[in-house]
Amino acid sequence: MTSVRITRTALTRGALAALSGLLAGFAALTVAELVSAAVRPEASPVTAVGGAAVDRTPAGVKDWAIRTFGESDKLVLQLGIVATLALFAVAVGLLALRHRRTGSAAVLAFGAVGATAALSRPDSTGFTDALPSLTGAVAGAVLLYVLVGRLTAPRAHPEGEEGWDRRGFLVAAAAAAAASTAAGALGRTLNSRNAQDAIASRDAVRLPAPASPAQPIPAGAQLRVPGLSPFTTPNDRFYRVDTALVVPKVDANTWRLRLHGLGVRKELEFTYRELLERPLIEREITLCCVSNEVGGPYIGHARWIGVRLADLLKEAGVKPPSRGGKADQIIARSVDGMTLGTPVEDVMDGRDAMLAVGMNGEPLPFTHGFPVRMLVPGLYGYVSACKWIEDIELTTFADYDAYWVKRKWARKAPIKTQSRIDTPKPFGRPEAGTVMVAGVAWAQHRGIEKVEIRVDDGPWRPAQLAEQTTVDTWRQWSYPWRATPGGHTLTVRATDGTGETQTEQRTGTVPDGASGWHSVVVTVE
Ligand SMILES: Nc1nc2c(c(=O)[nH]1)N[C@H]1C(S)=C(S)[C@@H](COP(=O)(O)O)O[C@H]1N2
Ligand SMILES: [Mo]
Repeated sequence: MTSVRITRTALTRGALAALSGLLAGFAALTVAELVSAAVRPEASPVTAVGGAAVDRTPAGVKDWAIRTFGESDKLVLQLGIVATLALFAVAVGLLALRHRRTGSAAVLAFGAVGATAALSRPDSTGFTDALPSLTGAVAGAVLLYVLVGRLTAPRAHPEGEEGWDRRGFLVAAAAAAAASTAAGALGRTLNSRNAQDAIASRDAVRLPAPASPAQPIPAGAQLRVPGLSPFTTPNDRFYRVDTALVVPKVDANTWRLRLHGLGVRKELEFTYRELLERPLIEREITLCCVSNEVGGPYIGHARWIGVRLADLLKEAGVKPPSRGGKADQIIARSVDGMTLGTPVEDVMDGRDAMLAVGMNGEPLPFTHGFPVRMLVPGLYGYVSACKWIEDIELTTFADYDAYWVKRKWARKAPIKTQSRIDTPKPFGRPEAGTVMVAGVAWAQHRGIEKVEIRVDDGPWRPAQLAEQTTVDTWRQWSYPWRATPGGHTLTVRATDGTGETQTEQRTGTVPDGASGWHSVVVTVE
């Protein structure tokens, strides 16, 4: 009998020690959340550790995460961190039951990891970024010490009939859970209040009419084929790729952009209002990610409004390398510390590179870079499209490697000629007869001259091209296919405005974008 009782008591105490660990972890995270409201939301431990993990992710793994989890990759990462923390919290609770001080020391060690991660982020603003993790860890360590103390209280205690202070434990645990929940809720509220100025500043924006409007999109640019992606991608369906675990909410009223560096004769600084007062250009530009695989979804088209970047550079006295300029690279820096490197030559060669403020008729959405982002037609996003931009520095490719370049991606990355079949879908089962095959092709800043379709191993046949107004947009195409019953493979390839046909050579996305032909296998009924 006695041994059974002891075993059951031991089990209960073990479970309660594990619970103590979880409560200590919860307290640490919620206190950290509260303190981060005073520092920066990005400095809270899960975000900091997640961000540091993203920074250290090799190009291949990043690509795999995007492929596997799509735009939920950040959520998956954060859930993974929380699950890992929960496991460790249970282990630390059990450890504390045997070695009370060591358990608390382990919690402090976790705090140190969080603090180090926060300080290592490129957007770290100094020691204060370590505070959320450190204060959270102290709260967690003290709580664990107190709770486990109840579990190991001497037998002499009146309520401690099983050798521990049951009532003391339950009271302390309930109080800790309640206080942590309150701290977490308060932290959340304060953090979202910080964002409210930014939201109000965006709501107040009225975009001026552009001095140079875009050419209207001709009706013939949009084919009426079911299943074909629309020519203009609505903002809420536009793909999103960035490293931000918390979307930066920048207040347009306090935002400043600085332009400086090598070969700058006159440094410039702008407020958002000053930027809007300049002559604005409006352009149709298709943006695409270097991580887009053949046939992939990371491409979208929008009508953008902004200030011509070349004009600002000229005003600052910058010359392109071809005219004797010293700087050949622009480093764009965002409020979250991201750096993107763009060739000065491309920005100043007459193309419509811009600092964009508007997207499809509204101020930039926060997820797409409000208040201001960069865009350079013809270049992949990671070498041109800096969101939440706040600094433009002129330098050289020899002197500075931007964020992705340090992670094995190419220094320069013009967009490769690509084409995609949107309909029929892979493994679709169209009926025999005329089947409309349709999709998009792109070679930004060179334009699309020809798209061809091949059925099985047959000859290449020209598709019909939709109208094209500028070389900076994708182009729709369609091909009426007389489909015969059975399995078939449809393949597409495009030829750009320079007469170059898209290569069949399959390469992965690293280091400078995927190549190869897109195929779709269908069964005709
Ligand atoms: N600040 C910041 N800007 C960024 C990035 C980022 O991670 N941080 N990602 C770049 C990449 S890789 C791409 S493809 C485009 C995507 O822009 P979108 O999310 O508006 O589609 O933004 C670019 N600008
Ligand atoms: Mo990208």
